[in-house]
Amino acid sequence: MSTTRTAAIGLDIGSSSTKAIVLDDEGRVLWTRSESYRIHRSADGEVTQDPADWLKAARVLLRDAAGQLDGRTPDLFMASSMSLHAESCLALIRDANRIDPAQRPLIIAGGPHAVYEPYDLFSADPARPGGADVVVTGEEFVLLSLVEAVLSMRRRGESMRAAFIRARDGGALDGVPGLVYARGGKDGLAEELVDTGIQRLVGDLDELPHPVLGYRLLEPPGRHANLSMRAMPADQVHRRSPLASLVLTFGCKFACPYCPIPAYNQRQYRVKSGERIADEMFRLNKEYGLRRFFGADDNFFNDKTRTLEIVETLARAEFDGVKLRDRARWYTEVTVHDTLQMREHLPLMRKSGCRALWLGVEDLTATLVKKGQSADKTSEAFRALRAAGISPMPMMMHHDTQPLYSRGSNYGLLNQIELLRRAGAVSMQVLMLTPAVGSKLLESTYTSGQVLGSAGGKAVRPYMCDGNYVVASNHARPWKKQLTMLAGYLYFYNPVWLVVALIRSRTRVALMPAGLQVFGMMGLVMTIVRTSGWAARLMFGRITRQLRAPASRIPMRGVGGVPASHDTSVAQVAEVRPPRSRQAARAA
Ligand code: B12
Ligand code: SF4
Repeated sequence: MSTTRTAAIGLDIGSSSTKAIVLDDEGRVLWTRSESYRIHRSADGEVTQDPADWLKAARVLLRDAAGQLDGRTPDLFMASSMSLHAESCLALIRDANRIDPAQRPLIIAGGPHAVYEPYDLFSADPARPGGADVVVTGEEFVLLSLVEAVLSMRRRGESMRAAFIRARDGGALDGVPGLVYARGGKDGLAEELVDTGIQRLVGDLDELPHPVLGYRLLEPPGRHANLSMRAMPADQVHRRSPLASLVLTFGCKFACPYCPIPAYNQRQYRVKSGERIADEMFRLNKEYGLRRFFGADDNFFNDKTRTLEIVETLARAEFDGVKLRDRARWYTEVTVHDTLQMREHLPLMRKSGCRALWLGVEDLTATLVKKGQSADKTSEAFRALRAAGISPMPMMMHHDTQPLYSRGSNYGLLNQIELLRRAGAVSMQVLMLTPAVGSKLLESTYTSGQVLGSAGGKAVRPYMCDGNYVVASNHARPWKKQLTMLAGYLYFYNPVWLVVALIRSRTRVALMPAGLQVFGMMGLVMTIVRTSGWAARLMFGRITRQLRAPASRIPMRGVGGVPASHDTSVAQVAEVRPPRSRQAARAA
């Protein structure tokens, strides 16, 4: 049960320092701290102070006082991000590093960016100090093993960070595969990173913690500098977060060279049981009113037998006399190849509550990637999905050699979009291929000079690696690639097709195509606003290229004399001018 307590902050601005105190409503001292500042003495004996220093000290103390939970700095600070959002994650970690080292929480980073580039969450740069204490390069059981190792060393009244440092220095973390921690550095700078190896995967996903536990701890949205006293009330969850992401399966049998997923999963395919998935959906619906679920699958149809076990269970699941399929709608990601294998079971998928499937069709002509797709097979799979009342949502990849339009073939982007639309595509995504750490193609994409370092003086930043910006291209006019993607979106999402979708709304997928036309047009406007500046820089600016894949700038080693599981070389940026002549452009 949570309780609300009030506290008062007192500030004493003195001549040598400002002192802060936090008192509870009964006058008990919860926390005190001081921040000192300089007294300036001139040669003729004049003594002065800068009022800006008083203000700065007061701001620091007020911020730190607000960061207290019941008079104590929290024991653990955990941050998670995709590579896309790595800059914000690093900013949070640096901020946590500004807390007095004696009181600082143990800083743990995790999530997709940490899995693929753990070294990026530490710092060896004196100009930008502050990194994580430890990075978890795996799933929840790695974190639990870390916490267990630290708690087993913890003395009475000792902070988690102090116990962590003793555990680390005593080698107690070296038996937990899936960690990277810093050694030797001072003041937030790392001298060396120790990599304890690749995580061991949990085979049976039913062993994972139940997702209802996480929903009990959601922070209510707000613009406060500090955390709220209470978690978000259960009845508000479905309004604030209407789509719940659920782990159903992990892994994929394909090995597309640009994709890090098969290696991350150690070539394993793991599933939850149908019973457990049904229970998760039902409890999330009952306790939080959630009705829509997105499967965090890499390829839900990966194994037909195991997929059917899940889907059959979901289709017949019943709790308290209510059928689950009347309460839950769900969506996930699959491949075209496996959709055709599942063709006769698609009505069962619909019966289980599935209403839309995202398919990586990439390039229909299989010029860029071959994973059993072709224009005919894709059309066949899409028609089968539509007939079953499931919306097909294609995801395409644009690349250097694909033109906007091609005569007499399906190679052009618009040709492929037209084909998908005729086959029944309800939404459409087209992204430029970007290099992904952990994929086979990573190294060669860099060494071939394809990866841009900057354009027109603007460096490529992590947030630009979401596929919407052209950041990897050997095309003589990379801006054309940027505009081709926009033209593709405009061809699919426009008022004409909105009207058509409204007229044709009496199909089994009803108003979903019309709704997605509206979202798509809004998204297109936002994408134009966000990417047009970059297109202009590509068109008029000087382009530099990155010739080496991202790697650790801090020396890394494994445990027991083995090499670290992650790269350790240093990235370089070289200037390469793109060919400017028409001839060169045609050659490219
Ligand atoms: C479903 C999914 C989506 C859905 C999300 C739908 C939704 N509402 O949830 C959609 C289709 C929208 C999507 C979009 C994108 N996605 Co996506 N997506 C996935 C997918 C398949 C599942 C994500 C998921 O929920 N996983 C389950 C959760 C539990 O796993 P997790 O977040 O990794 O967390 C675990 C660990 O990392 C760890 N952990 C996480 N945080 C923390 C924190 C601490 C402190 C600790 C100790 C541990 C820890 O514990 C967790 C439990 O095991 C993953 C691949 C995968 N199988 O994970 C890709 C993935 C996350 N996506 C990826 C990418 C690149 C994208 C896009 C950029 C693609 C694009 N170009 O459009 C966009 C970005 C969208 C955005 N702006 O945020 C990449 C990220 C790579 C990276 N290095 O960051 C992944 C990993 C796929 C890949 N290529 O490898 N995605
Ligand atoms: S099919 Fe999808 S998940 Fe599987 S390897 Fe290819 S891109 Fe990755």
